[in-house]
Amino acid sequence: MEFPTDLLFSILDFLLDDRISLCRCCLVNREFNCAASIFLYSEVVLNIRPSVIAFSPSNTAAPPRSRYERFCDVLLASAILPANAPHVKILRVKGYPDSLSETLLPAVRQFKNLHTVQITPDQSRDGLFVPILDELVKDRPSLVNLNINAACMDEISAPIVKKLVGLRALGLEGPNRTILQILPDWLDRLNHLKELHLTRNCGSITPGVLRSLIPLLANITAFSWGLSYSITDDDLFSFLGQLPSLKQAKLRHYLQYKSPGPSDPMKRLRSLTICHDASDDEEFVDKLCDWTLRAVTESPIEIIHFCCDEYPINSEAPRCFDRLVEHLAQFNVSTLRVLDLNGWLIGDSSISLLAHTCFRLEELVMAVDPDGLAAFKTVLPTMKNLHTAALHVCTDEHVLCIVSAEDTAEIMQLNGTLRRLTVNEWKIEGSWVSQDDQVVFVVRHSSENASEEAPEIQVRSRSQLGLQAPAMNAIIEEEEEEDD
Ligand SMILES: *[C@@H]1O[C@H](CO)[C@@H](O)[C@H](O)[C@H]1NC(C)=O
Ligand SMILES: *[C@@H]1O[C@H](CO)[C@@H](O)[C@H](O)[C@H]1NC(C)=O
Ligand SMILES: *[C@@H]1O[C@H](CO)[C@@H](O)[C@H](O)[C@H]1NC(C)=O
Ligand SMILES: *[C@@H]1O[C@H](CO)[C@@H](O)[C@H](O)[C@H]1NC(C)=O
Ligand SMILES: CC(=O)N[C@H]1CO[C@H](CO)[C@@H](O)[C@@H]1O
Repeated sequence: MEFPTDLLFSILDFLLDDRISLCRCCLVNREFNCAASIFLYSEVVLNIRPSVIAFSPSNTAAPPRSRYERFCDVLLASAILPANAPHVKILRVKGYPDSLSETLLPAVRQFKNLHTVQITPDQSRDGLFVPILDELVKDRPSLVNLNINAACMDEISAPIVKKLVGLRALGLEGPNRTILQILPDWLDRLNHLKELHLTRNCGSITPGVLRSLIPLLANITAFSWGLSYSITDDDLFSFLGQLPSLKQAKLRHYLQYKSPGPSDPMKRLRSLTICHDASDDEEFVDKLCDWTLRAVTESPIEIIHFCCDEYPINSEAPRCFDRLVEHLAQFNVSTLRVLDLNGWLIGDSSISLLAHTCFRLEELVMAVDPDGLAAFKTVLPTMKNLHTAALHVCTDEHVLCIVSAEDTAEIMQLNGTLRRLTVNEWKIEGSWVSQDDQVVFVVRHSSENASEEAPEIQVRSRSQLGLQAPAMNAIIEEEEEEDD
């Protein structure tokens, strides 16, 4: 029997990150092979190892390549084949290239339909990518996303990349003066550009350079900003306030003591990601909260993410984030959908406040103390849109709070919309499945590997809890923002 093609594409779309399963699909039959190849070859990643191991002189032989790296090698080799090359949409080059191994240049020649190119090696010599860039600027209307680092910012490479004028998104990791000099001219010709990401070390960008970009960025909807100690908060916020189309910002915070001057609010900002240093110092956290509030003031903010690698992990952690929550609950209840405080601690009253006011909340990530955990359990049934939650339960030596997988599963049972829940090390997923002529709610450990089924966690059945199966539309999925 023939499998409906539309359905096949929808199913394969789920497997996009599961390359091994896609490979298996290619072996089913001709029809599957054609369809699965489109997904399998859509992204090619080249992570090049150094050919001479500079780090360990005693070791002359290169270390064996991992299973995944060997898989990538094989994938690249077959991606070049004429039947597969047109499927390659995304090319990423990383690692330590010292030559463009025989494979890369011929491969790029074949990949005519690339829409995304990332060239961000950890190290390379000047001019190494010139042949690749020369190839990319030739007749490639499909190429719309470019992300580069120092490897393409030397005197020869920069004028070549500048010829790419059809870009929708441009990422410059650690932009230096060579690329910054050509940037205004380039931006002037990038008429379709919607996203500009200036990330990592932005130390070469002075307040004057930043101001000079403003008139060129009127159509920018997403902007990222790395670290530059020569740009003050006032410089940054006054720049951002003058970008009339800005909806999404990812900003690096660093601690400053000067009291804020006037700046325009970001009137259309929907999504804010704040990257910051680790600290458990009250003053730092207090200022970080002020900074965040300054960024979201008067904006219809929907999504807030904090990112940092480390957080204070005892329940004595600074409590300043309660103030942020109070503000959000007071002013922006109707818009907030995602609040990811990452490891920042908020108290039980903030949790109740969020539940009672921010009725649109779909995702919540935070640290709580044992009282906060109790508060979360109490208010969860009232949070009608919450489908994802992650809690880090902070304890101190006096109050030990151990949460088991079963406890976590019980929390998920408290309401019908929660589908993904993480409590400390437990990461679980719930779903309604049909079992023995009945529709039952099943909770499993969530697994990164789609192909492996994780063991089920035993909990009291929902019928014992008096719950009904929800309507199919109970889960509100995040939708792509329409440009308006
Ligand atoms: C920018 O980086 C490239 C690559 O490292 C280098 O060749 C170039 O000299 C740098 N430009 C400046 C002005 O430092
Ligand atoms: C913004 O987009 C409009 C319409 O596409 C275009 O006419 C205008 O030149 C663009 N402005 C800038 C600064 O790129
Ligand atoms: C909250 O969001 C609304 C848009 O829904 C916006 O008009 C308002 O200024 C925001 N308020 C604050 C204080 O952030
Ligand atoms: C996923 O599969 C790989 C290899 O098949 C294994 O090494 C890894 O531990 C698995 N991860 C999880 C979360 O099960
Ligand atoms: C689908 C589901 O179980 N929803 C419940 C969530 O919690 C509220 C309040 O207890 C119940 O009324 C819903 O039935």
